[in-house]
Amino acid sequence: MDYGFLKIQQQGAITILMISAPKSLNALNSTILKELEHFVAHIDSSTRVLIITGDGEKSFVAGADISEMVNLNEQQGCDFGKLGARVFRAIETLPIPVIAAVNGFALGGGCELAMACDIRIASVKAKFGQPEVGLGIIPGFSGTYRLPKLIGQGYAKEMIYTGKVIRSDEALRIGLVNAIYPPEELMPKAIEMAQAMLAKAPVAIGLAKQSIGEGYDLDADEAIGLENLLFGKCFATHDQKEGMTAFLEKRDADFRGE
Ligand code: CO8
Repeated sequence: MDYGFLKIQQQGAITILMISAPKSLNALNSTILKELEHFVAHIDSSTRVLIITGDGEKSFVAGADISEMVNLNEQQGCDFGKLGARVFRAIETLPIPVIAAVNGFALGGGCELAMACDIRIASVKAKFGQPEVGLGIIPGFSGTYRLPKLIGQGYAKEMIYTGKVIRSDEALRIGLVNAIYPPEELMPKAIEMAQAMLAKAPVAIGLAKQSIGEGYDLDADEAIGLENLLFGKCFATHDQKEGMTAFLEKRDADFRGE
């Protein structure tokens, strides 16, 4: 599939996916969402870390495309929300780490996209918000679900009910992002983090992601049971034997991802 709105760059096992709709500050229309859906479903098997960012210096993603939503009826609104939610869930459940490098506005669907990623780092220029109630809608790409999980209900409700837009330092303070950097350092820092992950055992990272992602919504006994199952699976891998043998032999491990 040729992508009209996605720019993809491969750097070894790191893939950088840039959302590119400059005329609308990278707002997500249904074509972009379908391109994203296709990209995620067909992601190159050599990719071990995915970094998502926005094209240009101003915006990560300025939300869902308001011009496409303005005349939707109830059923169409529901369908559009389902499409976005499905795509973001597919990103969230990829078996590899996904880092959002938030380079500018992350509003509405843009904040929701960032939240579907495993880790968010941001430019000091980034701004975050769920301004939907100012448009007469609620966050519809799973923001009412993920924002309270990430930052707690109290502040999530304040952000969603007031539609306030917060700066990157506030996003850092409330734990919405892990770190903030000057704009020119954002992508190098994202790549540095990705490289730290590449040095580790890929299957173990995937299983840790599964344990965190699936365990979070389970009760304690089920979550701990799931972790135990996945922990056991590690011992069926080459990389567990290699990682532990390398430690005991005082050398670097040579992980194979199996
Ligand atoms: N949709 C469509 N076009 C947009 C969007 C958007 N979300 N954001 C910006 N644009 C367009 C502008 O209309 C403008 O177009 P034009 O040049 O043709 O006039 C262009 O991008 C540049 O924008 P501005 O001139 O407004 O740039 P500013 O620097 O003045 O302002 C802002 C930047 C603050 C980001 C401003 O553009 C803005 O407030 N944008 C809207 C942000 C917003 O409300 N986002 C939430 C959208 S709703 C949403 O995401 C819901 C997700 C769930 C959907 C569920 C489906 C049912």
